[in-house]
Formats: sequence, C-alpha cells, structure tokens
Amino acid sequence: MERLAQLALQTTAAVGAPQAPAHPLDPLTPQEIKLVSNVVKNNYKSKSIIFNTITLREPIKKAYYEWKEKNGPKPPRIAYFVIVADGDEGVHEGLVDITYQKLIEFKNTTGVQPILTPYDLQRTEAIVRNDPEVIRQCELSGLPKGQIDKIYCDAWTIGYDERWGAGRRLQQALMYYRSDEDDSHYSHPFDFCPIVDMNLGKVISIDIPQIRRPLSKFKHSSFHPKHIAEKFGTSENPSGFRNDDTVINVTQPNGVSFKLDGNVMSWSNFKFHIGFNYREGIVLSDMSWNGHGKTRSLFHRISLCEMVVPYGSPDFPHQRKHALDIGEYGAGNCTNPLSLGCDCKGVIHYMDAHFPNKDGDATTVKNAICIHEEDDGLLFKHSDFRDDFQTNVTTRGKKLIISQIFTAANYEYCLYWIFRQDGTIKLEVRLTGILNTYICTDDEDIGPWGTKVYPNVNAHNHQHLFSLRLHPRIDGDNNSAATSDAKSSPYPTGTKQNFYGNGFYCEKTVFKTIKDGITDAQSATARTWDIFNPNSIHPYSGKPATYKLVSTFTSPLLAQEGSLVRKRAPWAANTTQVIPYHDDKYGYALLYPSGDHVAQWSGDGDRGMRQWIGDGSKNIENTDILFFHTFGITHFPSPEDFPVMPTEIFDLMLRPRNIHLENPVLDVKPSFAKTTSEVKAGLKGVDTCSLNVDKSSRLATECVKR
Ligand code: ABN
Ligand code: CU
Repeated sequence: MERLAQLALQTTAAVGAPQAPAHPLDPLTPQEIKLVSNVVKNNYKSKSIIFNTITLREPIKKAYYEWKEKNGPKPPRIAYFVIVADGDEGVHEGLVDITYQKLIEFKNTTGVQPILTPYDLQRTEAIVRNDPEVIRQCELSGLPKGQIDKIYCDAWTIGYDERWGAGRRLQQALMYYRSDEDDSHYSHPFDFCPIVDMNLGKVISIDIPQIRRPLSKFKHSSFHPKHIAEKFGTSENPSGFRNDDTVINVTQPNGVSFKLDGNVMSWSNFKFHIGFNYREGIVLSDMSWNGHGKTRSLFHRISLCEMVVPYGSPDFPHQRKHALDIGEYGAGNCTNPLSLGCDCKGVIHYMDAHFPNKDGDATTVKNAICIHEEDDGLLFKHSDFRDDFQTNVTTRGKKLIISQIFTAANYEYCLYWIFRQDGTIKLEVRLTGILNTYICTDDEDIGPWGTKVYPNVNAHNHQHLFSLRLHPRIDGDNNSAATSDAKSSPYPTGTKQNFYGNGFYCEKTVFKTIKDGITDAQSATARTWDIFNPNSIHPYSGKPATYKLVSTFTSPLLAQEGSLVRKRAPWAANTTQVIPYHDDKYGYALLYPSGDHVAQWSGDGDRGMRQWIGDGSKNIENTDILFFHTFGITHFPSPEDFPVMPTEIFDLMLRPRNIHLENPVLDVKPSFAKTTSEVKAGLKGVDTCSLNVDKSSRLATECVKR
C-alpha cells in the first residue's frame, strides 16, 4: 500500500479493545469487526458510507515465525477494510490497528470497483423489477401484465464493458421468469440483459438482441421434492423418490481423533491453523508434520486464491460472461451455513464465519466450515501367496476433511481439503447447482457454443478454472520447484546406453527464474510438479525433501490471446506460475493473481500475476517462493446436468516424496495382521490377529431390510 495517506492520529491505549484471539492468524471476531467499523466511521464522519469488507490482514511472515518459533512478540493485529462512500469514485480502503483502535493507513482508490457482497446482489432484483423499460421488455417477451413479482435476475458484476469502463459500479442482470416463487427460474430465461448502476440504484441501459426470443411456454423443470412428486409420483409411490434410500450410518463410538486448540488443528501427524476469509474461504496455514518426535514444516499457507468461469459463446453480450467468482464475489462471502447429517455426515465440528454488513455490524454464517473424519479405505496391505494369502497385514486408513460450500449465484462449489495419514494433502472439488442458461427458440440453430438441455434452454459451454496458491515451507523457507516428466531413454534401442530399448526415467527440470516456472500440463509425459527443499536431502535416495503436485484436471484456458478473459485472468493461461515471495510493509502479501480489486478490471496494465511475473527474470530457486497452480474442467453441458447438476468431481493431490525415511504409516494400527508362523500354528482359540477390525461390519445376507 504505497501512496497511502498516513494519519497522525493519536495512539490511544485500547481501553475497550476486545480480547485478541489467541492466535495471530485467527479470523476477526464479531467484536473486532465492530471495533474496526467504529474506527472507520469516526474517520469518515462527513460521508455516507457502506461497508464492503473488513478482514484480517495476516501478519508479516517473518514476524509470525518469530512469534511462533522464536519466542518473539505477538505480531500486531491489523484489519483491512474497504468501504464505498456516497458520491466518491472507486473505493476507500485502509488498515486499522485493532489493539490501538487506530487507523494506520487509508486512501481513496479510483479506477477500481469493490467485490460484490450478497447485499449488493440482493438489491438488484428490486431495481430491475421496478424499472419501466425492463417491465416493458418482459411484457414484450410474453410476461402477462401485472406480474412483476415473477421477474427474477441473477446479478453478476458486469465483468468489464468498455462502454462504461470502471468508473461506475455496474452489474449485468441475467433475467429470468418464475411461474411461482418455488419454481426454478433457469428454464425460463429472458433474452435481454439490463445493466444496473449500483451507486445510482438504477437501470442505465438494456442489451437487447436483434433477433427476439419470446419467453418459453414450456413448463418449468425443477428439483424440489414437490416437483419430483409432480414429475414422478404414482398412486403407489406418491413422493416419486426411488426406493434405494437404505440408511448408511457413520459411527465413531469413541469420538474423533482430531484435536482443536482454538483454530489450530492437530490430527494424526499433521498440525495446522484453519483460517477463513471473505475472499478465499478456507485458508490453511503453518502446516507441519510430526513423525516420531520430529517436527517438519511443510507449507506456510494454502488456499484457493482465484477462479474463473469463462463462457464460450462468442455472441454479444455473452462474451461478457466470465465470472472470477473468488475475486469478484468471494468464496467466503458466498459461503453456506452447513447442516448436520446433510452436508456433513458423522461426528462433526463446525466453525462459524463472520463478516460485516453494510452498516459495519458483524453478521455470522453458522457452521461455515465443517471438520470431520471419514474412513479412507485401505492404507496398505500385503499377503503372501505361499500360504494362499493367509499371511497378511491389512491396514485401513482414515482421512480428515475440512470443507465448505459456496454458492456462486447458479453454481455450488463444494470444497474438501483432505488429509491422509501418509502425509498426502488432497483438494476435492464437487461442482453442483444449476447451469447458467439462455433462451433459444424451438427451431433455433444454437451452433457449437452450447447444448439445448431442455426445451427452449441453451446452456453455453464454459470452463471452471481455479488458482491454487501454495506457499511452501518444506523444511524451511528456501524452496525450489521443478517439472517432473516421465521420459523414454534418449538413447535408441541397440545403443550401449539402452541396448534393449526399455529404459525410461524421470526428467526433472528445476526452475531457475520466473520464466521457467510458467509451465503447462503435459499428459504424454505424465507431468507432475515438485516443490522441494534443495538443502534437505533424503539419506537413502539422495533426493530433496519434496511435495509432489499430482494434478490431472488441467484444462487449458480456451479463450484466445486478446480475449477479455485472458487479459483479466492471465494466470489461467498456464498450469503453473512460480514467483518469489516478499511481505508488504504491514502484512502478508501477493495474494490475488487477478489483482486486489477484480470487479471491472479491464485486464490492461500490470496487476496481480502479470505484475508479479514482470520480465520473468527474477530468481525462484532455493528461495522463499509462491507456487500457483491452475486446474479445473471444461464443461460441455448435457441434459443430465439439468435442472440441477449431479455433483461433478475433480481433484488434485500433494504427496510427500523423499521426506519420510520409509512408509510413514507403518505405525498405524492394522485391522488385521497374521505372520507366516501364526498361520502355520493354526492359531486356535484367542484371535490375536484382529487388531482393529470394524465390529459394526456385517454380512449383507444377515441384515434385515427395513
Ligand atoms: N457466477 C457469478 C456470480 C457469483 C456469485 C454471485 C453472483 C454471481
Ligand atoms: Cu459448469
């Protein structure tokens, strides 16, 4: 935050300051949010303001580890805020020192627009419903007169539209009709798109296509139980539900094996801090592994820092549809309250999330983060053919899952951060919710850009691409990264080096500069990426302590060079980027690869990843690095995805390689273990081999059907 106005406010001892949480990375408490908004209000007394963001500014990394590992002082507790002031262009943003209840920096940033909050989205529907020209267009499309309460819109940021640039705070209203309020509106899109100025609270323009498409007369398609009964119910089975809902219970009679100290999680050999913010949602920090009394640091911070959903219809105004959901709306802001036994099954611990409302008061999303364990199938097994596989060790594993679900208007993103006992870290994304839809006429040729998923409903092709941000700290701050490619021997068959022609090996290409770290997925060489500490060498393999990124859902960004989306999401054009890390003056930095303020960024100029990459010449070898990974899927819609999508699953994992001396789960108690001598002895009587068998497992034939 250069160029920020420094305020010479008196430093007052914080008489009424709320107790700071025990851990410097803990999200702001409701009391802290309120305190910050009061400090901000005091400074903006003369203005009418709306609170947009109040969040923790995480401490400088060095200060954090001085506190954590070297008995240093607790880092200052600082909040970052964004407000919109009536009549002022852009945003006002700054920092508040919570302990001293003091504004330490603030500025009016112009040429940018703030993230959209649920409040901003909720306002838009009322604005379009009451606009006479919108009503006229709805009626022209076939809406019966006097039914404005049946007009709905999904409010999206405009993204960027050069007719207005970034000077005004704009939304595009994707228009729909609901026959009644319990209907799902996605089977009844309108063909036009109003543009709303949020600060004026007015529709300022309407994009109307040259060829008009009247509102579909086809019955809506929905998925609520009453609609399922209408669709599939019979006199024998009025609900219409299929008859396979036998209960699967998850029981943990002895409770869970994770321990939480505030937000610090200890599970199996892992220890890390669970954070949450308006933008990235779940953030996992200060992650370490303790095996047999030795603590090894793994990652300083892991999060999803951005995503983009570019749509593939080249027809105006659909080129505008490319949602940067994390930067423009926030995986935290849009997070759902989760419910026991529905979203999460088993023995659950929840954490709440707190945000400011427009007036600066704290609001709470209950049960925003779900923490639980699940069975993880076999962890390892081996049996001996010599005695017909009776000699064997069979060890089952369990996994720890930290999850959240956020709703990006039509889509749901279910995010599962999964920890395995062998040190693997997985991220699983389940995509559900509803396709973004546009109207088509009965006989319309919609070209290759979408699929008719329902009568008069065109669902455009699109992608879901995420940026995973990894701040590694494997055995210390100085880390490196490399590609790892499976390659045939370079020597042809018959040569001395590869006489039989069968040689193959793993080619590592270590990144020296930022330019080297810009790489793409390569399925022909089963490419993976190594993040490693070149100074920490395994005593057996002679290779460096590594976390290997294994990621196969790596669709490339399909929008071409020069397209708006490629300019605004420069990170999405490649599978990896690696940059050197440095803190800001007041805190942790280099967070958002499409820039700090994403809404209405034209994509021109250097922000985020483009700025960090610069000329690509900076060193990224054996230093403090950030590793960004683009992953996701390309979605060609199909009728099976409508009226709501069955979850589509994609994932990635980070695996320890050359970190542990041997298989790190040898010390997990097996379910069953029998040696060859025990098999020979026949072991009658007491069963000493069943060590950890699940006693609730039964034969299907012994179960009575309900
Ligand atoms: N996918 C665009 C979006 C996300 C969140 C809220 C509104 C719109
Ligand atoms: Cu999709």
